[in-house]
Amino acid sequence: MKHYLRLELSILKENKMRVAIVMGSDSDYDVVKGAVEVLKENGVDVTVRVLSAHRTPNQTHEFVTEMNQQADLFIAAAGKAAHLAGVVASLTTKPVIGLPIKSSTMDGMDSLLSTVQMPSGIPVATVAINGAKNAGILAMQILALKYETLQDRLKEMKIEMEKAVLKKDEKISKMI
Ligand code: C2R
Repeated sequence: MKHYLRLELSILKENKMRVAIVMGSDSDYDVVKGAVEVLKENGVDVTVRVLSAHRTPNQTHEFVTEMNQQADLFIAAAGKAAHLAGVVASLTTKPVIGLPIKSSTMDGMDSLLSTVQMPSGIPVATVAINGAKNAGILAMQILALKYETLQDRLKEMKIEMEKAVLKKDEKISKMI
């Protein structure tokens, strides 16, 4: 059975899978869309908002409170002094994936460190700088603990990746 058919059947049986995605600025979206795409392609609903812990603290608080009822987990993306993921994590007991955005003169190291270096007790599962696809895949892996059919899709993705690498291997071997 094709994965999308299995996903549809699972969605009928189980609650809808939803990830709440928040980014500090619309300028982050070019990167963030990598996570949005991988999730939507695999039948996961996303709610995407531009909100900032610095610029819109009240609305960020409201959004997390609302999404606590509706989403299984959060992805928070921000650049520069990236406090957004940490603030989201302070307001929820759901998993928070931090996506540091390379948006500064410091090659994204500032975003990475301010997202990953959380104080003990408030974890943020941080992916690489601009690692949007991995943020989406990690979100799927967390969701797969609850929505079993996503596990099949994740296995298929690994097989697809293996095939793609072996094809490249064959191509390069033939060239040399
Ligand atoms: P602008 O392009 O709007 O000036 O934003 C955003 O995520 C963006 O990468 C520049 C950068 O500022 C970041 N930003 C944060 C936060 N809010 C916005 N790091 C926050 O709350 O952490």
